[in-house]
Amino acid sequence: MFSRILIANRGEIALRIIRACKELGVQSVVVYSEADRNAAYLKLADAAICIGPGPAAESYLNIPRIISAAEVADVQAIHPGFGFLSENAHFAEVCRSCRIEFIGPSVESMKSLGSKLASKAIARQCNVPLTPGSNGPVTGEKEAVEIARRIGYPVIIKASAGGGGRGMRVAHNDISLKGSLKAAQSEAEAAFKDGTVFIEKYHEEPRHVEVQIIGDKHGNVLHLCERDCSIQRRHQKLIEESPCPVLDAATRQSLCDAAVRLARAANYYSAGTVEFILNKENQFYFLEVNTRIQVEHPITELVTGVDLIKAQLRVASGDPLGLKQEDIVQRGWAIECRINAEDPARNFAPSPGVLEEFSAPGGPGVRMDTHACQGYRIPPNYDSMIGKLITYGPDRPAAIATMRRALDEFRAGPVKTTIPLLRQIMANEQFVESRVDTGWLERTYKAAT
Ligand code: MV4
Repeated sequence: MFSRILIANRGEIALRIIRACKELGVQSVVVYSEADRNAAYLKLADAAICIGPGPAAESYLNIPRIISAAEVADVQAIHPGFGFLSENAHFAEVCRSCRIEFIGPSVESMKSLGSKLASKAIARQCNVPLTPGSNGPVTGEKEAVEIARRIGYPVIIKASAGGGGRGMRVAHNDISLKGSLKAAQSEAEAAFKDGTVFIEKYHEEPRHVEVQIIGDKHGNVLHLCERDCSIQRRHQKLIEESPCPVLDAATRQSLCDAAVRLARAANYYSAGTVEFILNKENQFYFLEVNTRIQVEHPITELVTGVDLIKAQLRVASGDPLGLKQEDIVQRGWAIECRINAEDPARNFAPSPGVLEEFSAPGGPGVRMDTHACQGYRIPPNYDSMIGKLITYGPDRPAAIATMRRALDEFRAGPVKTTIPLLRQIMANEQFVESRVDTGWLERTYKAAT
């Protein structure tokens, strides 16, 4: 195991990694920006290094500053957390050239899976179900119209270099397709410096289901079952749960097997997530791979008993997984609610400021992952997530009952948070019956809150 690592992230996930390090006897060095200088979690690390001003480009996204901190602190590895540099293959390459272990997959896996078209090609080779579409880049109008007519409207245009919903457009006929193609290409060029786009049949009102995978450097790859992340708004998830409430055992098995085949084909190690769309007929289609630890990893930890951050540290240091697929059992039910400092009544506008009041829930079946505390000043520079409330129970009704009780206990203000909206959703009949899809939240709470 490493003796010292650098945490190139902030907030809740930085604290989560500090805690894993403590339990493994690994020293942690955390970097921070001037906007985070007073954060209490910095004191829990063995050392903290200021790397620059508040804007992320000058701190958490600044590769030379992070590498300098790693050199000064003399660490063996860097954990990138999520967001920021976590899926940046160039950063992983710089780490490698500096002989610092990047706690994540190989540079090669990050590069191939970072391209949606390349990852779809790998998926095709190992019989992972794909949405009908262009199966390659689309450049001209004529070609686009031919493909759309073959697969049938509506279609979706996606940027190969995109991710998390950025650079996507839906077209319902030839005319809108022609306009959307040009717009998508120039948007992709501007956002990702790569204008490559492709076309797929558009699935209406699907669920979003994803499979957690973990691999080691000895060729072992396991899945840790699935999560349902259908409750989201503008590609920002708000609630996740495991298991997926609508999957039968056979579909779950073939979904998880498909994810493992894909990960093996990409020589994957570390933690990763294979995303799928699930349609109303419970057919699943590959979307993309996230080559990082995700925000919602705790629900998987609760239903499988596997500590994913510790597992990442172990496999990065070269240890074999020491687990077999048969050892992984999905037991009970876990739900995560994201606590964001934003105002659902004002179109989810960020609500930074001081948490004059902050009292988080506890008790049986409750896990609270947060770096916030009473008096904490939420900086305006970063995303608005201030914590994750996760509940666990023997079944879904129990996990929901615990979540309702925990949300009732929660005191946070005067900054606005997602807590009141989360309480409404936990009481919503459609949510309770799992009759939701990726558009449900926006349709149901259209400025109603
Ligand atoms: C789709 C789709 C419908 N049909 N692809 C959005 C994020 C990116 N990973 C892929 N996304 C979608 N791809 C086809 N062929 C609908 C979405 C989509 C979505 C997917 C997952 C979770 C939330 C979503 C919200 C809107 C659209």
